[in-house]
Amino acid sequence: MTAVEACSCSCSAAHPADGFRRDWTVPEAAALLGRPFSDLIHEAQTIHRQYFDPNRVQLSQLLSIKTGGCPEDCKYCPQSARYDTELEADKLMEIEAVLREARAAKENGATRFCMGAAWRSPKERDLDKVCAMVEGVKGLGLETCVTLGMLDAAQARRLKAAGLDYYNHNIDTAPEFYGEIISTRTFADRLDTLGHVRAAGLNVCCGGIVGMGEGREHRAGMLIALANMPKHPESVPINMLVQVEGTPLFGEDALDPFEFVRTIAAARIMMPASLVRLSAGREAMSDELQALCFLAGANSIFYGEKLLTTPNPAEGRDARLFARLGVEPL
Ligand code: SAM
Ligand code: DTB
Ligand code: SF4
Repeated sequence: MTAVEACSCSCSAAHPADGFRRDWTVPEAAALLGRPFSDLIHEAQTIHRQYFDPNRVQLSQLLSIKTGGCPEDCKYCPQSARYDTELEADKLMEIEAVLREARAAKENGATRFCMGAAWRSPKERDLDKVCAMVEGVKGLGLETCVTLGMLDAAQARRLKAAGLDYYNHNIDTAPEFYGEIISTRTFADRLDTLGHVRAAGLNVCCGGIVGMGEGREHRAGMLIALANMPKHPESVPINMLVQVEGTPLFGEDALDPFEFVRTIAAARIMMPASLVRLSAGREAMSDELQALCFLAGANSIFYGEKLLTTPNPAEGRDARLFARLGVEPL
């Protein structure tokens, strides 16, 4: 899409060079989220079809390469050392063990392998090992993604040089709600890391979590923080909070599932050409709810029976769902 083409959404604002607007306001995004459900889904699906085959969904597989014992205080996270979640902390995995998991993921049909570490930021010695993992996984013909916490500019460049394709670093929620969820790093810290990732030439995977007790205006705030970035993240994971006993957010009121679908639809409309990932929370979702998410423009999932530390639908359940919906892996 070029600057001279009409906007892909129903706005009337001016557009930068790639044709996508980056001047969303919270009231506009909140109004989008609050549109009559059928209108919202219709617009999202219409835009989805301009950029993607609606019957294809990309499969990413996660692996926790360093589990638990994290010094940060993210209230949703079972891996924080501050909460008693009965999760056993583990040290950084050996390279060969990671490659075994990556080979299995490829055989299962995943095209992207995402390695996550429960760090505030990586130490240099650990980064040497992660770079070797990236090279190895890339060598298997998989796309590579890592999520290691905050990075400085040199660390982002090292990962790029190792062959990394994507860096995942979520903003998690709206800047206005952020302080309710995390105190040990700021929203601005996250944007700094995302800037280093972009400057190194890496693709950005950045999204957030809903169902943390936020209001619709906060979901709007999260989406505009993503859609108003200088360049849209190539991947946008939308996670439904997985409530883990022992974390401060355990027992939070469940979000209306339609509100989750609305968030996916608004993400699709606001970031038309990005992969929108129906991320954490699928294990607790019905097949019908997931189908609604695909209809709303989600075209990526985490595949495989485990996310980082919590369960995800088994491959067989996803295969049956795809067959029933006529969906094929991207
Ligand atoms: N430690 C690194 C960091 O926080 O940047 C990387 C790993 S961290 C587990 C990656 C992301 O997983 C978080 O930013 C958050 O969005 C998501 N996440 C963690 N726990 C979650 C939960 N219980 N439910 C939904 N999403 C979760
Ligand atoms: C993302 O947005 N979601 C993934 C991935 N990026 C790293 C993590 C979900 C974690 C869910 C809780 C767990 O399994 O520990
Ligand atoms: Fe640590 Fe990441 Fe969990 Fe926060 S989300 S506690 S930084 S592992």
